[in-house]
Amino acid sequence: MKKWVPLASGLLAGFVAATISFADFSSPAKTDSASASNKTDAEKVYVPLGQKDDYYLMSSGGHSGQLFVYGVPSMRKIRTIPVFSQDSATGYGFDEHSKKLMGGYTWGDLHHPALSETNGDYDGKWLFATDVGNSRAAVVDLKTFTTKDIIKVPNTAGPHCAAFVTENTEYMFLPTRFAVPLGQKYESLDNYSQKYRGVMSAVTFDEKNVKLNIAYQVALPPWSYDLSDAGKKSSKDWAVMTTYNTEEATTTMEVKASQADRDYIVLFNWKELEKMVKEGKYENVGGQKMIFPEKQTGGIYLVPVAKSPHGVDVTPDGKYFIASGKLAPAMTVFSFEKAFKAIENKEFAGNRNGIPVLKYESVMEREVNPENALGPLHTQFDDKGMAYTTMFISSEIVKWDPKTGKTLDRVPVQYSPGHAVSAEGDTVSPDGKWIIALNKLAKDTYLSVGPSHPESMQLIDLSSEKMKIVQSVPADPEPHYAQMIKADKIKAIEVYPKDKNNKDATYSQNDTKIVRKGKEVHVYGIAMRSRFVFDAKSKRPDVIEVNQGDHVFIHLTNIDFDEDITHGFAINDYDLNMEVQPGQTNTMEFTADKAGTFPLYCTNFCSALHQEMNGYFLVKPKK
Ligand code: CUK
Ligand code: CUA
Repeated sequence: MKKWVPLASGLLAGFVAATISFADFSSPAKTDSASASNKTDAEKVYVPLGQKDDYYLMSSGGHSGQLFVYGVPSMRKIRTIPVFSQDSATGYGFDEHSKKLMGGYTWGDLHHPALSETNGDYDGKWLFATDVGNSRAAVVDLKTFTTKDIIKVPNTAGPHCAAFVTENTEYMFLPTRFAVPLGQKYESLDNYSQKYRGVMSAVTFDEKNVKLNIAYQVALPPWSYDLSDAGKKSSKDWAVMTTYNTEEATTTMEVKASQADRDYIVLFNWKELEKMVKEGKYENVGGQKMIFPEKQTGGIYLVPVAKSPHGVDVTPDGKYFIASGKLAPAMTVFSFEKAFKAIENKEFAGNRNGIPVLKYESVMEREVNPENALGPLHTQFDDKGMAYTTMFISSEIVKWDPKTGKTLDRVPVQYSPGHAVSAEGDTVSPDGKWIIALNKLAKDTYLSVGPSHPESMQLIDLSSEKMKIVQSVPADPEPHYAQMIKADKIKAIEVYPKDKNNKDATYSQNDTKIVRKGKEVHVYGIAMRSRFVFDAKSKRPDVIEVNQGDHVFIHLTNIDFDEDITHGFAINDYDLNMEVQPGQTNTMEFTADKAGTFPLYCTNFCSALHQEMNGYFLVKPKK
């Protein structure tokens, strides 16, 4: 229904709605200064028909397992990319390729998207994401906005903070949120401190073969690892991760994991770890190269930080990392340079689990404590190096100067922001211009839809000294983090090119065929406006007939090499649907266990004769 309905009603309704809200904002009847500035706000976010947004916003879909793509400044949602969860709209998780990618799981919890980087800037090629729900990592191709590879990460239970990539996408690091025994074997919680580990994985991306690989893992202490960031410029060989539950509590975490005054930031040098692996300084654990930091020392240090920190962000110049303690009112600015000196001079305050602890005073640059600000979580940056930190409890964004600690501005948001994302705000060269508060609660902001309300995203204009909210949109769960990239960096293709090496592909009607090998039936068919052809030589080329119990493969190629002409393929009552985008070949595999007559049809509105694009799937009963 994609084409027709939006044109006839959806788009029109949307357009009318946009016009009405625009008219409301700019109503000439209101002449007070508030409405005048509202008009400016509306104009700032209004992208007229025919024009396009300046930025793509790649937003985490949380426990929907998906990734949402928005345009900025319009805040219009453009696309849902299924990554870790099934999606019947695109057939993701139904066709063979994506079913295999999903590895037998049906859902995921996608927290942190990470765009690939070259020299510390987004290059617009790939997007990585991790799944806290079922411990996986994925890569999305930004030429097609589709998921290309997913790997399962062993010895890890919930790679939360990741992915964050190093300056040239050499690695993304995936620390675990929950400590588990190696191999995730059964082990009594009484042995937690001895047997459980908080494993971090170093994942590489093989761009040529579009494959994610685990290069090595590190068996860190059994703590929970939270947000993390890679160094930049002078700190580019380093990365930082926050920890909590260094108390190693095994029950009633909300009380016991917050007892100690300090937790740690793990500061590690990935070049050193890489060297250890090259020199064979690891143990083989279930096929993984595992570094045990208490045995192979060097490269990993702990920095004490206010208890239960959540976010840690590296400044664009790579000189500082800023930690935010969700239970503390302060942000702490640490200096990489000081940390390097402290390491050189061995300014240690003992060790934890064999990992040296650096002296807090040796690394800390300043503590920043904006008046009455509570629950700092995550920090983003603008083009002038200014920091913007979300305050979860006091529901605001605070703008401040990391070099002086001075608070510059604050804006209330609705409500309880988790992350915020500014334009290219975690690269070496942020754009400024916009920051979006990703709020956990909307409460009374939108029309009520029952007891559970949507989350919200609020667009804040950074073009003047004072921050100003100019747009507020409801969001599906759950905007954990997002990244905002300049639109012209993305080079999406319009059709899939012909692939001569793809044995499942059929590019002409005359080559269509149905091949039987015993109980296996392979259909090599095409979809085009406005018909299916499964066997051109057959009396009814759009009919597939099999015997009950046959194992059926339907290889379908969309031979409309035309912009936006996508076909769908569903078999009524067989619980199957997939999509073939222009030029694409997809395979559906299933056992025809139900005898009967089942209409098959195109699910994606493709032409004026879309409604005629159908046929029959006939299953002869067993005698
Ligand atoms: S976490 Cu900090 S608020 Cu998954 Cu990035 Cu959600
Ligand atoms: Cu509808 Cu093809």
